[in-house]
Amino acid sequence: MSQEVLVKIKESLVNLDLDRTIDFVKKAIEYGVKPIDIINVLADGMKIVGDLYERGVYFVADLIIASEIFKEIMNILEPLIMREKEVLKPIGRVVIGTVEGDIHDIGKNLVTTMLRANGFEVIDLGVDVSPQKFVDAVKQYKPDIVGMSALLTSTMINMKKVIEALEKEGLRDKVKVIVGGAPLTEKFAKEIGADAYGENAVIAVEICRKLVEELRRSRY
Ligand code: B12
Repeated sequence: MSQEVLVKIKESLVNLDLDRTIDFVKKAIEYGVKPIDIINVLADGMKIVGDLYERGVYFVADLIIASEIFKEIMNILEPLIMREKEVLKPIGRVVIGTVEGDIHDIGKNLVTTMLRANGFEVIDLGVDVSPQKFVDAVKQYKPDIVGMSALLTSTMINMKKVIEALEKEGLRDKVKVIVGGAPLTEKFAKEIGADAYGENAVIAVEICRKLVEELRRSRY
């Protein structure tokens, strides 16, 4: 039953039907489906929407509708995710943003939610964030980790500019850098000098835990 409702959620999102998506999400919650499983099918649905756009079936306006639906559903799921975890002392501090030239933020927001739900303090710089803004935020907030997101092949390279800016300011050794976004790979992350690549929001949490441990070990 819950498998069936997950398929319906994906279909409704791909069909850009907000009301039906909300109805099926509410049903899934009633059936006891975990929020993360709902998020995963929504993410699969977004990929299909992207493919339809690439094939000329959908237009930018359709991408906007799909992202609005995703955000509406996150408004429903976020309180459930946060309720699952009782957090006392932050595990670590993360400054996160979508790099310059890029306004995709659904994935970044998801990573932010999952990190917060798992005890991280996250400062979200938003979208289209310049290297200077990342540098200023590192100076101001002294985070353990800098997280960067990019969804466009044309903006991925701006992650390298942020890392170079951190190096120039003598800040690179003080933070760990994690990058993510659909067009990225582990290889790309290594090439630009990041410490880690996170394929999705769940993996990102595990990696950030390890990065904070590494950082603490190197500090003492
Ligand atoms: C929704 C969407 C939009 C929305 C974005 C709304 C928003 N607020 O984010 C709008 C309509 C604004 C948009 C605009 C554009 N888009 Co768009 N968009 C998409 C779409 C369909 C879905 C992206 C998404 O939200 N996925 C769901 C989330 C959950 O997945 P995710 O972002 O990958 O994030 C996960 C992981 O990657 C990872 N992750 C992400 N960030 C981070 C960060 C860290 C630190 C870590 C560890 C992990 C991590 O974890 C996340 C959760 O698991 C994609 C298709 C696709 N296949 O990606 C196209 C896509 C990215 N867009 C594309 C294009 C071309 C554009 C436009 C140029 C279109 C245009 N002509 O105007 C503009 C660019 C605007 C700009 N300057 O940024 C292309 C990019 C092609 C390319 N090679 O670069 C894609 C791939 C569509 C396609 N198949 O052609 N888009």
